[in-house]
Amino acid sequence: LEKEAIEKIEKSTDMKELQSIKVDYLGKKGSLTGVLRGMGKLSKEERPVIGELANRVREAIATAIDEKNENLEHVALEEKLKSEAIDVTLPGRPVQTGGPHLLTKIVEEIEDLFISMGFEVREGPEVETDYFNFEALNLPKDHPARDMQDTFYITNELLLRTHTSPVQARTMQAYEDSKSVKMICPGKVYRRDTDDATHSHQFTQIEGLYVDKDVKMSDLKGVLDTFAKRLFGEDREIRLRPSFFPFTEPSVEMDISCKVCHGEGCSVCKRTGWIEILGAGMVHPNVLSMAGYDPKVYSGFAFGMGPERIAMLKYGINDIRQFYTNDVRFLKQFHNA
Ligand code: FA5
Repeated sequence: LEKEAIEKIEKSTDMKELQSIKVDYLGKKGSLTGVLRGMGKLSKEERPVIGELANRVREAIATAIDEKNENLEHVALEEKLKSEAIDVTLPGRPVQTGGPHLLTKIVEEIEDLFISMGFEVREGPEVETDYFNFEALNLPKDHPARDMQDTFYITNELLLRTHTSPVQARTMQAYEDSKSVKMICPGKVYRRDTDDATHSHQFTQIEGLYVDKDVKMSDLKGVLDTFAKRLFGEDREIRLRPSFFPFTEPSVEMDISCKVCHGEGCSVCKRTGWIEILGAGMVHPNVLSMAGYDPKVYSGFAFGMGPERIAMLKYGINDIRQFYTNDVRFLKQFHNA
């Protein structure tokens, strides 16, 4: 019995088989248990001899099973380790990394540039009141110039801001004690414009405002010239053209020089060699006094630019919709820009 069992144990190749051998010999109905059960029928002299023998066989089988079990576990572990082995010399799988959106980058670049000239960065709400978006900017109700910016109204008094200019009035109010303001404000704005290559119903603006005693038009020109040269290169020139905004007087639009371009693909840089990038002017006296600043003592300049159009000019992008469709092939080109 012992020999037969040990042979089977040695031949077994998996845990399940080993378990069934254990049941066959040592289980309740197993062969060895049968022998022990039959002991009662033996004579007094035979009993201790057979008993001892049976116990020894039982032990031998149990030990053999334990040893085999350990052995099988070891083999299984070895196999598992082998199959899970990592080849550290294989090249790694490339990891897809994201990066800041081109628009985020250009806004941050412009922010840094103005911070270096002493401006602080402020924010304002996208859902704005009619008062801050229009009235505080010298645009009373029914003023015809309200039509310059077609507005998404939420209620009679609430709207999606059409420009970042309401932050001018908000900031001036916040600084009514010191009355010295030098800030820029980037943010999203909304207009009921029909989307095309250069217009989007939602776009970005960066507002600028400098109010203090003795701020002059030449200060505006100096700041804008520095901005244009740092962003686009020293060889660029700026040109201020008379314009109209109800909240500035005088008002100007700023063009930046670009290579004259003819024929197809000239949508970004106009054929004249100049392209408009922002509106600006001296803060209107009405705007100053509505914010609690005496226009006889304080003066200031303000400007508002569209960073999408600036990025289009800088990187030769000919459709503003590229910023919003989020085609990764487009966005990736600017990861290292
Ligand atoms: C304004 O919004 C004035 N608030 C700017 C301003 C501020 C003037 C402070 C004076 C003082 P305008 O509507 O021109 O002005 O817009 C300013 C810039 O926003 C434009 O030069 C252009 O770059 C950008 N822009 C205007 N409409 C759109 C549009 N639909 N899609 C993309 N960019 C636009």
